[in-house]
Amino acid sequence: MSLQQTLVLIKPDALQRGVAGHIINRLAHAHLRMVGAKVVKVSEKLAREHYKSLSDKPFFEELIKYIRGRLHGEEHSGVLAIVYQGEDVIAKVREIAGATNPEQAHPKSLRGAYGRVTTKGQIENVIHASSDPQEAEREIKLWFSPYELTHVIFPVKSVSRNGKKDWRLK
Ligand code: IDP
Ligand code: MG
Repeated sequence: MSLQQTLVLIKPDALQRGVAGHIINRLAHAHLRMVGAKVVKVSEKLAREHYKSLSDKPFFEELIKYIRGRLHGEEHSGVLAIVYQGEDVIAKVREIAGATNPEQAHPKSLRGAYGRVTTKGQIENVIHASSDPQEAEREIKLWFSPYELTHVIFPVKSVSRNGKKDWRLK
């Protein structure tokens, strides 16, 4: 067992369908601690950086549109970003999320229950969850500043005269 953090993104399709509350409820039952949360309008740059390991995939451009909310109407052009902390939280949240493709996900998992594959073949799977500790650290540092979390989870450095802190680079 080890104390970990993970990044969850409740994706635009989940916000459009009004199931963000259900997703948060399910995660709450797993006794995880929420240490940061915010709604983010996802820039092109943030989307590409977040999914950079998939940039050579044929679905990459559609994925960028999807995470930016461009497939779910202007009023749903955001994601809800949450950092959870807990024992083995990375695997726990992945288990609750289910398989990447909602058609292959367990029906009681979040993706099995709320996701779909559109007739065009676009995977809409309602949630992102970091897959390992390295990915979690990279993603949390990408989406959150230290002062947006309830406590210090990675080393920080002072960056400016106003005393604001930023993540210390490895
Ligand atoms: P994960 O989200 O389960 O970790 P990844 O392989 O890291 O899955 O892919 C990231 C995201 O890219 C998926 O959640 C999904 O939105 C999208 N994606 C992955 N594979 C496909 C595909 O074959 N077609 C369309 N979209 C995909
Ligand atoms: Mg992944």
